[in-house]
Amino acid sequence: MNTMAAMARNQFHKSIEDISDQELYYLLLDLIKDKSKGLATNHSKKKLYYVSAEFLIGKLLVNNLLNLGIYDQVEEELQAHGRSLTEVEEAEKEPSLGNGGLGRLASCFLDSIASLGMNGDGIGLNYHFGLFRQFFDNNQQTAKPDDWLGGRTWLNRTETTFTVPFKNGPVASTLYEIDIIGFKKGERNRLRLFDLDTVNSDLIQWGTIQFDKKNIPENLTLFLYPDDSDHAGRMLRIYQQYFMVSNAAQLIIREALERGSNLHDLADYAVIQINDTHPTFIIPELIRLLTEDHDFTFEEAVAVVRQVVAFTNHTILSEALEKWPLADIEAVQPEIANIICRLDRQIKEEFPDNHAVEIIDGSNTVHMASIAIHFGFSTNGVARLHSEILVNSELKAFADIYPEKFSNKTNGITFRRWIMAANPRLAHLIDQSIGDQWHQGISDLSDLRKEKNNKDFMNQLAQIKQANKDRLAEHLRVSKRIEIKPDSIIDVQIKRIHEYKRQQMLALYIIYKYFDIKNGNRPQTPITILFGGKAAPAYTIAQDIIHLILTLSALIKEDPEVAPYLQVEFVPNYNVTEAEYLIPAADISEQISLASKEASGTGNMKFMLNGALTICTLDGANVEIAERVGKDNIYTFGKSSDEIIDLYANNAYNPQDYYNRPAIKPLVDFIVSPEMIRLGHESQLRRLYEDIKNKDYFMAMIDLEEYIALKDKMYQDYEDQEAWLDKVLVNISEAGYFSSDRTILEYNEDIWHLEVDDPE
Ligand code: C3B
Repeated sequence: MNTMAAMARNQFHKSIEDISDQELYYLLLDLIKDKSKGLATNHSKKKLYYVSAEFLIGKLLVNNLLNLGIYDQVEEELQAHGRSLTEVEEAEKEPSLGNGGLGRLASCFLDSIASLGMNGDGIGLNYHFGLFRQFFDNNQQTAKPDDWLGGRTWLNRTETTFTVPFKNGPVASTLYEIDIIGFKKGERNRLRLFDLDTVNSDLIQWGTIQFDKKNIPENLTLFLYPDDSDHAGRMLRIYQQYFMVSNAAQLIIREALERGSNLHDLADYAVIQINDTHPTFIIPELIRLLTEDHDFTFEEAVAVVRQVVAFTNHTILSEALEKWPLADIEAVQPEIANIICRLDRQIKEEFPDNHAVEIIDGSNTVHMASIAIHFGFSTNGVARLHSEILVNSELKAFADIYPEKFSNKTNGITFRRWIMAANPRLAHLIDQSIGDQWHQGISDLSDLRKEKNNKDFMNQLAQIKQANKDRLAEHLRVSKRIEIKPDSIIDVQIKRIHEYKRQQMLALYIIYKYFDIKNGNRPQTPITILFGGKAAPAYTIAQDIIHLILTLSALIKEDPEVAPYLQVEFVPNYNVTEAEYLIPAADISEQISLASKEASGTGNMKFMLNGALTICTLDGANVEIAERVGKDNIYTFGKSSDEIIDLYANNAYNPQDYYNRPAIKPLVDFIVSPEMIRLGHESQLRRLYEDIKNKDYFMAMIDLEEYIALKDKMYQDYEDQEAWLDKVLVNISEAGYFSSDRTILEYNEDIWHLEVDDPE
């Protein structure tokens, strides 16, 4: 590693001691990029392409050092010069290429695919300003452009370019790549991100995320999920999706030809996993390319595509199951619209009068999931309950005609990032106990259970949690100007803000607790409730929920009776970096979605692995977590998914029935109390109040009383630290199943069939 000192001299004419953290970061970036260039790329015949609108990759410095196997070496070298990796890491900007669980899952998958030695790349777009950067101002969310591309990044610009034929004229793409380094594999895959050289950031109104949405060549890749509340915004999303998949399809065909395919045998060379419906246009695009450029008949092209494309569904929320007006698709790419019409006619002939499986409905709207299910060979859900709901209700009409296409692949998380990088102390403790086989492959942690009566081990477990709380407190103080008590109970809900995830239910609990403390019931240990998450700027109720929480936070802070015992904070700009501080420090993981609505959740897995206990509904992967840890080691409550599905089907939930209960009415009414209105915005608080009282579409009140009772019990249980830690140990021991290595091995076994080099 003497090269580091030499590099510092060459690049900055200084010694390692004297360069800034930023310079040191650039130096390590160069060093890693250089090492990574020397790694072999996988040349197996068949290759996976994981196409996704988002990749929430997080910072890469530490992960890349770990995966290259040089973390300790570099850390020692830096320490010898009085420097530390932790500080250098602060200089890295987190890429802003993702939004939520779907994007983070894609990134965990890329890490696992590379670390298991499989040949598979991610394909997506290079958004210049990402999703947005979240600020709080006046107890409101404001969204600003996230300029993550300023300075040097992990992106490598390539010479590869394709022409994408929009109706309004062709545009040329540029391909950028980020190396995905397999864990101690000596191999790398890539994340391939397409962009346009013509994109012009001056189009953005200064300091906002507003821009002229009609100037496609100049604005196509400015933002991920541009506001789609107007027609121009929806058109832009179609442009983005088509641009992404046209490039993807051209790249896949080129690489297959290079590896010797004649394209009729494409399925021997490529498998394409489409992440939710956003990349579905790749189906008609492949058909277009094969018929226009490679002399395929339409039927031949369809037959090939049907062997190559697989679809993952990540949600049953209708708003997220995309539908586009045929006329809009036509305006972006008429040939794609034609192909979709032809596919639609084929389906209508094959399944006459089966409207549930139509591609184009009676109002000329195209259902993207229908294309993906009919013309892909596989459809999977992301947790057992979710996959069951797909087959038995949401997608029943499809599962009835293609039972063999449907399967479950319960999500997972990469242990390299979520414990080895994020919680190194805990990782070392586990290593000392059971060795390091869990770092890669089948990550069985169950042997840890043997430590139950080992006082020394259990003490270390407690000390590690405390050290992580101290680290979080320091981080929040320095980078967010938030002061928390590091010895309080850390209770965390971090995820996108959405009514179905029910942040508003936790807000109602906070109101309950505020009253309770004012009534003299003081918690033994102070409680810190931390929220994190962004809300889509056009999603009004989500904005109102953020406003409610921030207003409550302010109210409690200024109340001397309550503030010593309860603190509520909303951590701004929640992202992977914040998660890496929050999760290892958490005592309590909030997974309180309305049953049936959360497809899986992956935060739930990260918390359990890091030794938090979960309070949850039996939704998504919580069901599988509960099954593994047993009912004594998790706190479950609420109506079951069957009950909720019935309530929706019969339109039988009446919010007034719950609102009028004596335990609930005062909590909801408090939202518009004089105390709250003094600190918040009356119209906004009132809008949320009316919504909860009269609509409550995601039933925040239905489980509220049970939730309140269970949370109080949980806080009470925390006081018996010995019993609490026993539960923590069970949770960590049972987390092995939720490694994304396991998930990826299942995808490969059932769907992809890639060669895996020397299974260890
Ligand atoms: C999310 C779901 O909401 C989560 O339950 C799930 O764990 C992840 O996907 C990963 O499968 N999701 C998302 O982040 N964005 C969507 N558009 C749809 C689902």
